[in-house]
Amino acid sequence: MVNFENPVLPGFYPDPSICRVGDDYYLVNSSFEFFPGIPLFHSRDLVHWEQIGHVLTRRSQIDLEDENPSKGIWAPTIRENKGRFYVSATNMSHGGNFFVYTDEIRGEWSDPIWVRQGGIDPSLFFDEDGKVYFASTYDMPGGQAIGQSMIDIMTGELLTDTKIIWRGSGGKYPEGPHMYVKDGWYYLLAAEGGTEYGHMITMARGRSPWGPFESCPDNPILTHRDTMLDRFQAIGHGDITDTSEGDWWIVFHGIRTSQYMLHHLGRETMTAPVRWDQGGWPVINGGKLITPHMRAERLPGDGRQGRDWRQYADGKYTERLKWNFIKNPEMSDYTVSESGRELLLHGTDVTLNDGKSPTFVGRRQQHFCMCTEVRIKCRPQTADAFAGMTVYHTNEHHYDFGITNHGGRLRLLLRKHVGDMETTDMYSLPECETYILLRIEADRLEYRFSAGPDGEHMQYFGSGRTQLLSTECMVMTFTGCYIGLFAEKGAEAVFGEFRYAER
Ligand code: 6LW
Repeated sequence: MVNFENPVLPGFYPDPSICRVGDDYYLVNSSFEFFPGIPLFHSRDLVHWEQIGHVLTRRSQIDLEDENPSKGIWAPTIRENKGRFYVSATNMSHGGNFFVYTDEIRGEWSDPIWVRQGGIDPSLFFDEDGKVYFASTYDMPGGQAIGQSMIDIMTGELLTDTKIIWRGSGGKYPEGPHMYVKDGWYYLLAAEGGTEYGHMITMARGRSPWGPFESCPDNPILTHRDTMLDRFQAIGHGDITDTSEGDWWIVFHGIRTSQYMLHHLGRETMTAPVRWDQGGWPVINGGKLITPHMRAERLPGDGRQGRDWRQYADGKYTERLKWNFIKNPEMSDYTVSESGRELLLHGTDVTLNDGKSPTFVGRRQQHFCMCTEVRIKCRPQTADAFAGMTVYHTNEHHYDFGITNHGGRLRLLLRKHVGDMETTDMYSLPECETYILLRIEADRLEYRFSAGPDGEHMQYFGSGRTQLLSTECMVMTFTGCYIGLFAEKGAEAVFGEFRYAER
């Protein structure tokens, strides 16, 4: 037996989809209004994932102009066929369903090929006879089902009408469809119940890709909707894979609540072993709940890579993959020094509140208890110019800590923006030569903001509740908190060493 930990990708990594090529596994997640779009990961044991890129890296692939928070890119599916990788997804406000492809998984992906099928959560299925199916949600009056068409994979053209193939097992919002063929059955996996606390994973099967599909007698095959709130919640939206050893695994997402019915880290990617019972239906994790500490017969490959968080926290700006921008960034506002050790941000008139593309670059908060800090050199000359570090969930929910110009004086500012309320607390700058160190420490309930000339002489300036940056306090988000560096209103800021570490 081996032990492993969930979530395997902590922080905002929802709607995971997985595919296998030989001994290599690839995984993608939704990215919503953040750029570049669709983070892409590689693993050999399903437990340790290394980000190897993003799928959508060019404006021609991804337009996020004026997208509201949690719109943008939804629910990708990754598949491989004859050496070519495909990712299908939905761009919520700019074109709907599409897929892109690449023959080089670590290279660039194609421009989108649009598929004229409504709904969300598009998934490609390559049947053994060469036919290609495109499934998604299907909107019906007063409800939702899973719809499917056959498409031309070269052009995206529909070769058939979109037909309803399954109405789900009875839960609301059947979505996230994925088709697999095994032992003469076509298995259709879906999510139901909505992505909140009633979320679940269900399955059906039929003898043809068009069905009819019979619902698994044990549906939902995975849910935590009836578990106590200290367990993982909102478990759903999965995708399964076999291994080269002949085992089966599922990836899915779930949340960790910080306190009663609140979460702020987003929906996180988790995994569990799958076996098939005598009747040919999947049993996930031996029918047991999903827990932080998991056991399995074995992991694919040698399964011996150690979990090493340093790769997530080495603080080099040149190590770019985990950093994101908001919507359509203007790249000339971001300059990396030649040594790669300094980042210069140019603040425009767009602020973090505006719902556009502020000068912001951030990485996900992946742990309740973390400490993050950055050195900043900034002498804003114009009124309201402001630059520093932010805990950012949406343009309406963020805590910002940094240096501003107030009435011609340099001040330290802690600004908390929550819904239509904003507090601004101004303080004298700590004495320092050039750089000021900004630090944010977090636990489950609170962020604490401090600053000083160096790590030894830090002064505490204030705190903010995690509660007010939680998804449930907003008009529902599908994302999670980022730790970001930002500049606004003409501020020119030089950021030195950045650190992020679990505490
Ligand atoms: C996604 C849907 C869902 O399209 O949430 O949890 C939506 N599942 O399948 C956005 O992530």
